[in-house]
Formats: sequence, C-alpha cells, structure tokens
Amino acid sequence: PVEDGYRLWLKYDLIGDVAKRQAYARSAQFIASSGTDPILKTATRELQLGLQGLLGKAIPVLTSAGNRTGGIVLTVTTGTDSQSLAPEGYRISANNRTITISGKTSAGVLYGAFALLRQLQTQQPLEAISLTSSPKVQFRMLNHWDNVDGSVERGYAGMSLWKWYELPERVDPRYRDYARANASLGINGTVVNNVNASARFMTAEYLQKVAALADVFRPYGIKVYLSVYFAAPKTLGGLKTSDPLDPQVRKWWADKVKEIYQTIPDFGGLLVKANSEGEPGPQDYGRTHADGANMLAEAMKPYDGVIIWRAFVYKAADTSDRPTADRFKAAHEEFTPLDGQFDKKVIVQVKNGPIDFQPREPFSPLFGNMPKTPLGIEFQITQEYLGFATHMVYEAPLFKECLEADTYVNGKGSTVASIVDGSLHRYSKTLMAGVANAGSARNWTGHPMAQANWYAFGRLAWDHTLSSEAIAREWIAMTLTQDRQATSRIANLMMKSRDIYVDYNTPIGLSRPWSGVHFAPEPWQNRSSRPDWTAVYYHRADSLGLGFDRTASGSNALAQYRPDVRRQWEDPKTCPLPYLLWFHHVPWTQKLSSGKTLWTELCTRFYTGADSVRWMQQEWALVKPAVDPAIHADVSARLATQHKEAIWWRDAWVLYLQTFAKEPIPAPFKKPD
Ligand code: GCW
Repeated sequence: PVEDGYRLWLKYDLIGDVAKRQAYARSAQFIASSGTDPILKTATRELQLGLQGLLGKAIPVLTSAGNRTGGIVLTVTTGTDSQSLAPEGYRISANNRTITISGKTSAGVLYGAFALLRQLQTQQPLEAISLTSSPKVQFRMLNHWDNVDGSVERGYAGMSLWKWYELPERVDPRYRDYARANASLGINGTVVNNVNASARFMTAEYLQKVAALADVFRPYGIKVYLSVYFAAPKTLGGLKTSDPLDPQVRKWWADKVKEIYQTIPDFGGLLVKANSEGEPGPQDYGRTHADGANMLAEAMKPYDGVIIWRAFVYKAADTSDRPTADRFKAAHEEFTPLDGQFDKKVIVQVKNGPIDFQPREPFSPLFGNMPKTPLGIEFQITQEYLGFATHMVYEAPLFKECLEADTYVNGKGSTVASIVDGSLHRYSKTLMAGVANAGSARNWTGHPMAQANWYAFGRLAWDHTLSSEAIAREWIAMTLTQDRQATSRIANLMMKSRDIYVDYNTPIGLSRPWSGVHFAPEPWQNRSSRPDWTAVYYHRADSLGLGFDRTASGSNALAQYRPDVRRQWEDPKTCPLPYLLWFHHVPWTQKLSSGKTLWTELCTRFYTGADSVRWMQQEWALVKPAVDPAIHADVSARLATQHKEAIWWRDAWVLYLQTFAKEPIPAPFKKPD
C-alpha cells in the first residue's frame, strides 16, 4: 500500500536486518503481564502489537513468567527499585535474560513499554538495557483549538479530529490511534475544545460526547479537559450575571462541575481564556483573574481536577491611553500583582513569549516572577506563524531556546525550564501544554514533517533536557528512514529549518508583519480597530531606523526582566542579534555586532533565508532513495511552495523597508531567482 503517514512514528515495520531481528526476538519470546488494570492491558497490547510488526511474529502473552527467561515482564511495583521513580516514571532493566518494565503505576509501565519499543525502532541493543526515566512535568497536555462546527482555529491539517455530530454513538477508530500516539510520548491530558470556547461544551448533550472520548483515552492514561466560556452561567444557565462573586453563579458552576464528574468521573479539569481578545471574564464585573479562577477552583474542590487559567491577555487600552503602554508588558502587569492569590488548584498557563508564538520571541517575563503561583508553559505546535502546513519548520529548537533561557531570578542557571518543571520555586503542580497541530488530514498534520513537532513537543514535555537533534534523529528513524546518511542529512535540514524561516520571515527580532491571516506578508498594514493589531505597531519602521524601543527611553518593557538579563539586552551592542529589534530602534546605517549595517544585515538575512530554502530542496532531493516515494514527493512539493513564499516574504519586506531606509539592495543580492 502507498505510505500515507497515518501511522506516524508507530509504524512498526519489520526490522530488515535479520541478525538484529533475531537478537531482539531472543529477548522477546514472551510478554508476562497479569492483572486487569486497563492501562496495564494497554501496555501489554501495545507491546505485543509493536513487537509483532518489528519482529514479524506473534509474541505470546503469559500471566506470569514462572521460571521462563528470554521474555519481557511488565510489573506495577512499589518495591525498592521503583522508589526513586515519579508516579508515571518507568524502569527497564535486563537481568538473567529477562527484561523487566516496571513502574509505580500502570501508566508508568505503559510509558516504559513504549520506551522499549522505541529502542527497537531506533535499533538500540537490548541485552544490557538499563533505562530509568521519570517525567519532569506533571501535566503534559495538548490544547485543541477545535470548534463545535468541526473547524479548527489556526488548524492547517483539515478539520477537527472530533466528529461531534456522530458522538457519542459513533466512536471513530481514529480516536484510539490519537490516544496511542500521545501515550507513546507520555502526553497525559488533552483539552478537546478551543479556548475561544463555546458554552455548548457545558451542556449535558456535549458532555456525553466528551465522555465517549474520555472512554477511549482512559486506557491510554489520558484525561480529557474542557475549555470553558466564562459567561456560561448567563448564556446557558439563564442567570442575570456571571459575576464570580455572585452566590448563584458560584452555585451554577459547582452544580456544573458536579454534573461533569457524574458524566466523566476522571475528568481532568478546566482551561480558561478570560478577558482576552473579547472573551468574557471576571473583569467584566470588576473582579480579578484570581477571583475568577478561585471560584472555579472552589467548584472543583470535591474533585481531583485542576483549573488552568491562561495569562494571554492584552487589553486594548494598554496600547492607547498611556505613552509607555506596550502589549509586551501586559501579561506581567496584570498577573504579577496576583501572585499568591490563586487557589492551590490553579495553574496559570503562560505562552512562551510575551506577544504571541512569533517565530522568535524572548521568553515571557512572567517566568520567574510568580514564585507562589504554579506557572505552566504554553507552546504552539500548530504553525500559525510558522508557515501553516506548507513550510518545513522543526520546532524543537524554538521550544528549547525558551526552556533553556536564563531568567536569573535566583541567580545564574534559573532557566525557564527550572521554573516550569517546578524545581526553582517548588511548585506543587507543573504543566507543559502544546496547541495541537493534528486534524482530520490522513497524515494527521498536513505537512509530513510537522509530525515531528507533535513528537518533539511530547518528548520535551516528558524530558526537557533531551536535545533537539536527538529527538529529530529518533523521529526520523521511527518515521522516515534508517539510512544513516539520509538520517544525518534530514536531521541537519530540520535543525536549520527554524533559523532559515526566521531569516526570510522575521529576522533580527522583527515580529508580526501581518494582519488577520497571520501568514501573508503585510509589513505595511497600518489600519485596524486596535493599534496592536497592525503590523507597523511592531516594527516601527521610520526614516531613522527600525525596531521597537523597549529600553528605558521607550516602553521600558525590559524592566520586567532581572538586571542580568536586562543589562545584556538593553545595550544594543550586547543584545543578541536575534533579539535586537525586539528591544531597540536601530538606525539603518548603524553597524551591528556582525560588522554589517542594519540595512545590509537585514538584506543578508532575507536573501540568504530565501536562498536557503533552495538548499533545503537540494538536500531533500538527495535523500530520495532512502524515503518512501509518496512522502518524499509530498515534502518536495511543499518545499517548492515554501521557496516561492520565502521569496514573497523577502521581497515584501525588503521593498517596503527600502522606502524608509532609502538604501540600495547590496550588490550580491541583486540577482534574479
Ligand atoms: O494570537 C491568537 C491567535 C488566536 C488564538 C489566541 C489565543 C485561540 O491568533 O487564534 O485564539 O492567540 O491564544 O488565545
């Protein structure tokens, strides 16, 4: 059959190397697993399924190994050797010709089973295997921005995976494959509806539908969560208000949460976008984000669930009524005064950067500045600002750049990751969320290479210390090819892809050069109902120069960072080039740390960026013999589109900026494409 990408990284094709296969088969003569725990059963079945494909034969499942050796034993144990494990961690060890996968919980064993399969998929030896791994973050979640009508906000891979009109009676088999893919990465929660939420998800009718999904996900250790429409008490409940301090409103939510748990006993919790981009919220009644979140936390009190409250806020007034107003500063301004006021069930979910998932942003200054409030991080896997599903952008380096950034809140080494994983401020809850890129497209993500972004997000949510390149190589081996040369070539391509995109799209700290569509180049766009919904608000090009002054002479957003960070970034000479125009309005003819003037550096980036896509095409052409022909052709075609669009980006920016810079395009770049 034609390879269509449906199987993602769970292909389990027969291992071609006979000697290797036989060696694996000697270690996997049987699986021993007992008990009726549904997640343990899943672990057993997944292992059996994977091994059958990889080894080309059925592996018997026994309830106990007895005195047999040469098999794989799955065991949930609280014994001494699992003591150092987190609840969902696993240990894989080989002893006396027996491989044991153990965990404190059945979920741990499930993750161990997938980890063992990964060893085979990437052709690692099994004989002396010894792996211990615990997730660094407790809530590892996908956020779907999926709507009732089947559309997906910022989704580029078809329609929603969830067929609300068929549920709960018809349960698409695909839901299970979705759960398998997530469980294989350790993802343990999914918010199934858009944060721009429809109140309909709070109706009995929709809760039944969501319950049917929860039934599918449960044996994979995945809990469902829902986004809520804050004004539901009014629109759905018929109350006069949705004021979080109103007793009737509080009762409405308490009853609603009770109803949810009657329908979905292991429901994960609620995600809230409030007073952001027109969504209702507690501020509509003069209350704070903490008032709103705490009201929901109170309703959640009898249950295990959590309240995840988003910090993605920027009031329109912030940009007009104060001379130093700056959207960059909004979340920090609204949320840091509330530190310590949130109920312990609440996690505040913060986007990685201060603006909005731009191709390159500095880390959000909220990280480090709310020591008493568990802050989760929200990344965007779907490529809203990264070329939709046509550009190849491997996102792990973007995620890592943020996670490894040093906030200096407790001195050197206070990385964003150390805040998110709870180690720095001893958070009681930790969370990493990714806005999903999966849809109804047969291959889930539209761009075949975008599967790697789902994969990388999941792997990093489990262990943020993994390197982007190691994750890329793993994914390539499991998904595309085992050819060594081709693997290196593709990994190299992936590793460079994000910088290439930034070069032709938003180099040196430019951002948001578009209006509504979020992709077409419109750096000239200057009209909107709000200034911060125009492109010119962000780049501030004028006859003198380019960039947003966020130093003390400008909006002073830099004051939200610790002195060690601020000092480096507030001096244009020491500010890293990739962030320069985020913080400085730089004269066109100013010499940069690269030795080039701003204008020449910009042209260099735009032109080499677009040229590099041609390089990507050439590199991809070279791996043709090692990759499935259908996938290869698909990616080739998308790269051709990417090249064409990279030139659009380059030309739109360069010609527009030239009207201010009044400088010629440097000679080496004046060549036809
Ligand atoms: O920038 C915006 C996106 C919106 C999204 C919003 C958010 C869900 O363009 O589509 O709405 O971010 O994160 O809430």
